Amino acid sequence: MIWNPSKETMSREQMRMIQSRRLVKLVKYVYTNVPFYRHKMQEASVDPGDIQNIDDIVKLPFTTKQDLRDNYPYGLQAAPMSEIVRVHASSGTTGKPTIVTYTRHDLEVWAECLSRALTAAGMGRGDTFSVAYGYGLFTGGLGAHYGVENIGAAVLPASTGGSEKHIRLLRDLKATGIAATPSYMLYLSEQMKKLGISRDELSLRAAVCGAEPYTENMRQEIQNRMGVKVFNIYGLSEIMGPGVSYECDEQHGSHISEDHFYPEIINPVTLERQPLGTEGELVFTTLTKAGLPLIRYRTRDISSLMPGTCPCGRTNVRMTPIVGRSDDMLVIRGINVFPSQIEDVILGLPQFEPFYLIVVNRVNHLDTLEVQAEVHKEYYNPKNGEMERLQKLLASKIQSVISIKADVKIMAPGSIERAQGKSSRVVDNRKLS
Ligand code: DLL
Repeated sequence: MIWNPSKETMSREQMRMIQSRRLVKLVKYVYTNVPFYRHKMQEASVDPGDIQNIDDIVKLPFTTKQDLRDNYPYGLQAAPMSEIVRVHASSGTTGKPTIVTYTRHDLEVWAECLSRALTAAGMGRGDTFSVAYGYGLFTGGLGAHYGVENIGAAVLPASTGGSEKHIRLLRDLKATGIAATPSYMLYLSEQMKKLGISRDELSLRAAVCGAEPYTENMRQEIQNRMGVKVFNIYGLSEIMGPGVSYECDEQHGSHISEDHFYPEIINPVTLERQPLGTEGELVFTTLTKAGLPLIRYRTRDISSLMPGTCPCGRTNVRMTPIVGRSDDMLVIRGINVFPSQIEDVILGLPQFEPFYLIVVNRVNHLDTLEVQAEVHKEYYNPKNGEMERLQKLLASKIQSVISIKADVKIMAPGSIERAQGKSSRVVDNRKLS
């Protein structure tokens, strides 16, 4: 089933026309309403009149997460506050989150994009669908929620946590679909084992999984454990949230809703645009957003756009699964963590030296975060219980900043390796293969 055949199966020529028309309108809109864009275009000597069709997009400057931070909280917003009906926020490096705002129309487009994704996963009226992404400032929960309602399925707003009750409800309500991070799916499967509930007691057909990278092996693992078909869903708060792209029954690349989000792949070093099939950094332009439109937004996610047509009949271009990020942001259990956030906490406590190591592992399919922090020699005394106190103090401060529990290890003075040149303070042992 295809949710919106006129938008998901149009000819490439038609798509180009729509994208061109929308880009021309968007550029005028931001030029008029957002001083940031006006100045940037003036600096680059580009006038809205220079943008005649979608190919002209290469004349426009890129936008980055730093631009959003520099203009915190609402500097890049194009619509007046009286038109904004929803605000989400995602974590940032400096303690300042990235604020994203939506007009009523933006929310309608979001629900439309989720409807495409959920329909592609085989969901529709009569289905009971559990949303196990976090509800709150994170876009996962509410983003998926309104998509489920829009396709006429019954939404179970489970959110994360309370997994025992959740599993029993999945079983008792005969839920046919679920949306969760891949890690959470594996966690649920382990909890099911503990509860003695087998996959055959569940009625799940589709799991819509995203918010963090995962491999084909991980997909197979979830499918086997839960007896469910796993569909990748991709997105980021700045562009909208989940649903920027989604997999169909073929499970071979994610279709981008490119009538709303125009994709490009660039070389992150030279910033040159790359041809179809070449791996590079994914860049999106929001063609229809009114609240927070973004022009050539650098996602830092590494992917490629796939040439060729999909047997499912959809003509929207597909992207390959994200292989990693071109910056230092870690995605741990679906939550964005910047090493600099942890550094800030450590450096804010006089008891610690500015030497630390962040170790990320995947244990039983769940991400774990270890922070090794070196104590200043004045404070170091392994005997008087002071180290335990420091360990607790640092752990609670880190958790309050990044919302994730870290296993803090207090290290003796001088024990962490000093770098000769650039230091590498992050060891990510997660093997995505
Ligand atoms: O994670 C939105 C989302 C929620 C997507 C639920 C899918 C499902 P942010 O918190 O802003 O938004 O994080 C965005 O997460 O730039 C990627 O690095 C990563 N990411 C999201 N989906 C995928 C995916 C949400 N399917 C960042 N595969 C993005 C790999 C993903 N990475």
